[in-house]
Amino acid sequence: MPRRERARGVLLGLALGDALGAPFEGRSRVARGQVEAWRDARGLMRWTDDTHMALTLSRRLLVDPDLADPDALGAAFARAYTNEPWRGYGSGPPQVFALVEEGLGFEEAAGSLFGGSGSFGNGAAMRVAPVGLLSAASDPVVAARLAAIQARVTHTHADAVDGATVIAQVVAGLTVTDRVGGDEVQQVVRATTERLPVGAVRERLVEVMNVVASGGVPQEAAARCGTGVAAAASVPAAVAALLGGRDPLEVVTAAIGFGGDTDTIAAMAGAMAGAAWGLERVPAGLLDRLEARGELEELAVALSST
Ligand code: R7I
Ligand code: MG
Ligand code: MG
Repeated sequence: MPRRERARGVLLGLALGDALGAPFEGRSRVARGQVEAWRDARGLMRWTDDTHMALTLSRRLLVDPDLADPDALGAAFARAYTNEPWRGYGSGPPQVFALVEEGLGFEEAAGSLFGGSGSFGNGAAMRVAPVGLLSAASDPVVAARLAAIQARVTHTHADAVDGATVIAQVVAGLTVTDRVGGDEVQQVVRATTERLPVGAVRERLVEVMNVVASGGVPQEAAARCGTGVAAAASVPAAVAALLGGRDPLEVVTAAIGFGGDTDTIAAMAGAMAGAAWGLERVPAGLLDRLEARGELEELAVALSST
């Protein structure tokens, strides 16, 4: 499959997971039939802050692919938030934007949140997938470095940064692979995990891989790591959905079924699954319902030739 098809799969997979998962965010359990009913419905499917921030990051990467100016990225996130504050943002990013208004730098402001630990939320991981589309990101060291730079604009806690590096590296690793079967996905996840520093994200990814390797279902793996808004829970949960599936719609539906932070787990899982398998098996009618589908596709193609 051509690289640009995988790239389209990444951004549309992200937006699809976000939009399909959004109505169920915060529920402890989601029945499969409910997700299928929403999948089969008609009308526009709006996405939330996850895709909103990913779009802003995508546009910034086209003008500054090295993220040499992280504060300019932060300013773009702040502008996007001001324009559309109703997208369901977490409490942290708007606090960062307000502190920057008062004169702090972005990383300084982000580091002052939550008693000075910085946010451990999944906000940096949910938006990072476009980093994985850049040619330079085929080097995992570069993918991780760019993921961390874009993370620290709003999220400085180690778990939030590690979670973002995982999604960027898995997306990048799968986007450059010519043929992807289950083995390649497992290899990319394992190599990514081995590159992580010791910490909660690494620990739970190892647990997810162990559950799946011993024949456990993704749901069981996700239940072990948790499905909340913390990066250390939701990033491994998204990886569990990826490891258990064979096509993006299946992966996204399974991820929403875990409950918890459904839009975000499904957005991260959808981006990784789109990198692995593209969109061939996703019904065109479903993609047509996606808000800003055309722009997402254009950005994906542009990023993959950067
Ligand atoms: O990480 P963030 O951008 O949130 C993303 C989530 C996704 O589910 C989106 O779909 C959207 O719904 O929000 O926003 P943050 O506010 O930085 O982090 C999310 C939440 O995690 C915070 O509002 C806190 O409840 C919690 N949190 C923490 N709690 C205690 N101590 C994050 N960091 C901490 C912490 O250090
Ligand atoms: Mg959201
Ligand atoms: Mg969410």
